[in-house]
Amino acid sequence: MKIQQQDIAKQHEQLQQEHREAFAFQQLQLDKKDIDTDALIQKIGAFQVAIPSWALGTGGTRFGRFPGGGEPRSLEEKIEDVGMLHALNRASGAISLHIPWDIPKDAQAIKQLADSLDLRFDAVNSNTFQDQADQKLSYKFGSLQHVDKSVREQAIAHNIDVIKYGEALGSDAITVWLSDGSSFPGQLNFRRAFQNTYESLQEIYGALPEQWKMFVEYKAFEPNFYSMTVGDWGQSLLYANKLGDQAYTLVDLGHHLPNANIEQIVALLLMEGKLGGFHFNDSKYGDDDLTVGCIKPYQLFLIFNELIEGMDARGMDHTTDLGWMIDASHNVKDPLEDLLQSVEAILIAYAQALLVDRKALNEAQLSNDTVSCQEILQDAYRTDVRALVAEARHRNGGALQPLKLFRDLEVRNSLIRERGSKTVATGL
Ligand code: AOS
Ligand code: ZN
Ligand code: ZN
Ligand code: ZN
Repeated sequence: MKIQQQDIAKQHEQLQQEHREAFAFQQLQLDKKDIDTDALIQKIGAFQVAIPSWALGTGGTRFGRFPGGGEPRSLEEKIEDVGMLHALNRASGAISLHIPWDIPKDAQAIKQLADSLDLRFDAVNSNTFQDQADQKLSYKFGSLQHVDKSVREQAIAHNIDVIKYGEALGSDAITVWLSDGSSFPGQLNFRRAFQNTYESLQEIYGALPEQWKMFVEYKAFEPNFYSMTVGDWGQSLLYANKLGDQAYTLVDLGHHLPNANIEQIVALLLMEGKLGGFHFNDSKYGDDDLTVGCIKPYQLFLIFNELIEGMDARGMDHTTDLGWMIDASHNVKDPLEDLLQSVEAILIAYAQALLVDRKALNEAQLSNDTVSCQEILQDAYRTDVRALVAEARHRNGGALQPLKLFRDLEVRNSLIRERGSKTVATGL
């Protein structure tokens, strides 16, 4: 199944009248505010979000999985799915792989396939939170933190393997997410767990190619429920600082305790030059991994507001200087539709945050005009930027309405015809 340029053009023909009207109105509003619409559209159009290979199948909760059919049966088919998303929205030009779920047997061929779909490989992910069939020692009591040195060595070797796989594909970062921790008080000596983890990370860090980054992802709880050895941004930052310039913190939106001020965390990590990557998703309770923007779109906007402010302050490139990834999946939606919704939500929040009048906000902050501060932020947040995002997509050759086109073309049915109805993709 491939999206053809003529499908996109046909939809454009159908929707262009409506789109033109909405866009003209938008442009008028921006002109009044002296905002350069073309420059804005260029930024929106440049923004790319990596798709996680494990989100292409119908995900699971720990209670059940209900595969929807037509799921990718191989790494090649996963890449084809991401290629299709990218053809539709021109904003999903990267894929984040998970080893061992996605071992590239023939790296050259995999790379060629990705190239042909205009995709690159984002951060590769290691997995020491499950035991694999052919594995000698168990991670039941942790991996990099383990009290037994031989378990730590096995986990280190796996991470170094992952780097090698990534290198062969042109990836330039590894994300280390550890489920290490403890579920009962007294189970762990915290200092020993930290020290073991740190020393293990040092070994992995030592194997990083020169241009590579290491992202240390933190998570407040789950699967361990008493302590996590990389449990919050303080711990992650501690590791990253001790490890060196190539190590960064990765923020996954779902990995905080309820009501955490994630935008403030992001601002401070950026200030320290230690924010490396991002896992987008949304949640109401914990690491729910729901579609981006489905529960707390205002929070997403506030996070982007800090991201832009902080990146601009450091002269960073919005598109390339951080690793932007989605980490979401659930078991009731078509995973591809879900991902289209997530990317759209990200672009909308990004576009809205670009609209914030930073000069006025700064002045209002300096004069303690709290009311104006709120007005300025909400003026941007309450702007309907959908036509702007659609225009950016259109200028890049994407569809005005990707989700609608996905449905109109009955993509899922084609995939079921091609791949069968009883397919289960590897992943969560
Ligand atoms: C786990 O909760 C983390 O979010 C990981 O980033 C990710 O979901 C995992 O690596 C996928 O298996
Ligand atoms: Zn229960
Ligand atoms: Zn994550
Ligand atoms: Zn997670």
